[in-house]
Amino acid sequence: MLKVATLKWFERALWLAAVFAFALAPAAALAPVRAQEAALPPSGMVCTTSPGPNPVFTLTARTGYISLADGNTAFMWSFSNGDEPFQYPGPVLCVNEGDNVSVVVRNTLTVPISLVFPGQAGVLADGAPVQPDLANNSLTTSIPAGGVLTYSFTASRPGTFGYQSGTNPAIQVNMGLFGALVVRPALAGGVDTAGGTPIPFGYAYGLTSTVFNADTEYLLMLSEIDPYLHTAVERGQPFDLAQYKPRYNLINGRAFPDTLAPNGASWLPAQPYGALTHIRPLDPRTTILVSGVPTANPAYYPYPALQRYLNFGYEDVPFHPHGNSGIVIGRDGYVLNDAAQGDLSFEKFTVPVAPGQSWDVTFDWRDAESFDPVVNPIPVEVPNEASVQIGAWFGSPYLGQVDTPAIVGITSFNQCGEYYHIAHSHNLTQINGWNSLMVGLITFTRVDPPLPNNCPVN
Ligand SMILES: [Cu+2]
Repeated sequence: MLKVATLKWFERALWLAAVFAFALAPAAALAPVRAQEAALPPSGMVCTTSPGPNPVFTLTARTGYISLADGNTAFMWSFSNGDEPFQYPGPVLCVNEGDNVSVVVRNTLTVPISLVFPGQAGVLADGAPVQPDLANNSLTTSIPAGGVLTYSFTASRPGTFGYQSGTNPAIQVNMGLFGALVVRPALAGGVDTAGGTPIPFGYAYGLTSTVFNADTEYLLMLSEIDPYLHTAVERGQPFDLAQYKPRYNLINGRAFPDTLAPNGASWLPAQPYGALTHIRPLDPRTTILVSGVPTANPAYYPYPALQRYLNFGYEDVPFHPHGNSGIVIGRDGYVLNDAAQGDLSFEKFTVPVAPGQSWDVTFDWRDAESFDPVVNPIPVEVPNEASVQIGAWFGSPYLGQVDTPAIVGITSFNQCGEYYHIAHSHNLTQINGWNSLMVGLITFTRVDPPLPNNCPVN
């Protein structure tokens, strides 16, 4: 919760600088909307689904290239959905608790590959229990070049999981053979109309304490690229893993500022998943007084966002969203709630996502002190212009106020008086891309003013 009045002066200055400014201009994010991105919601987790209770997915291992935000490109291996073109990372498979899941893997690469499903028990390969394949350095039953194999399992418990190559994983996972598996609980969500505006909600696990706003569900897949490894694979040359050094750190296959671009952005044809969290202030009041009359509260917004973190790299990622701490409600597909010990969820300032881990974190933003430029002004002087870095989303320090003191030569892309908070890795080497500053593991949280507002509907 943001409490400006209690901050020291330099923290206030930093906070104001953040509200006024903190941003590089992602020119790409400002391009017009095209057909491809119109098909997906601009932000939020994009699920690939198949009808239950026996969903069948087809993942096709392909080669392709992705764009990195310093202007470089990288040769990749990744999974696409069926016959669709190359994408990175692989599709986000969303299933329901109890589903019998089949994943048909088609290998168009020139080497054997495989898939492991950490957290899933009793995985079968073409109907037989999976077996290690030592001849191919594979943890599980592998698929020869050009081959097809069907893995199947019962998604027995809800949570955030991944799938990834089990064959030469030190190389193949870094090359991009991975994706997310989200298992939804049997506990069904619904639509809350207590405030007049319908609010869809869901549950991360089979407990009502894991409720989240279904319009604000986010997945942050963390990964790394060592471009020397990728070039060696592309050229068919050996690579000494002792020399492995990640030069790029990505969220959902993108580096900042591409992380802010919408899902399905046409200028990132192989990297369809954005990483912007887009919320409104939490407000649990169903009614408010309008001229003394109790009235449905149009700003009613009682549920937090859900952020699902998955780390497919080899480095810890201490990920830190600014603006508020998150509440950790699950880890590695286990809800932090125990029959004997009760609610074990906890508040966390920085989420340390270790390699192979998943973390489920709820996140909200509250206008804790009702700052208003007239009634309740922020008790701090605006810093001297020379002390403020003015970014692309320079705006008023008051949420929802569009008018800002004009500064000659500054154009703001702030749309409706919203706030932008940075969210990034606290391992600052990871926010860079091969020594270029600020083209790494960074995204934003966007906080829109409460309804009714003038923000574009999305
Ligand atoms: Cu920070």
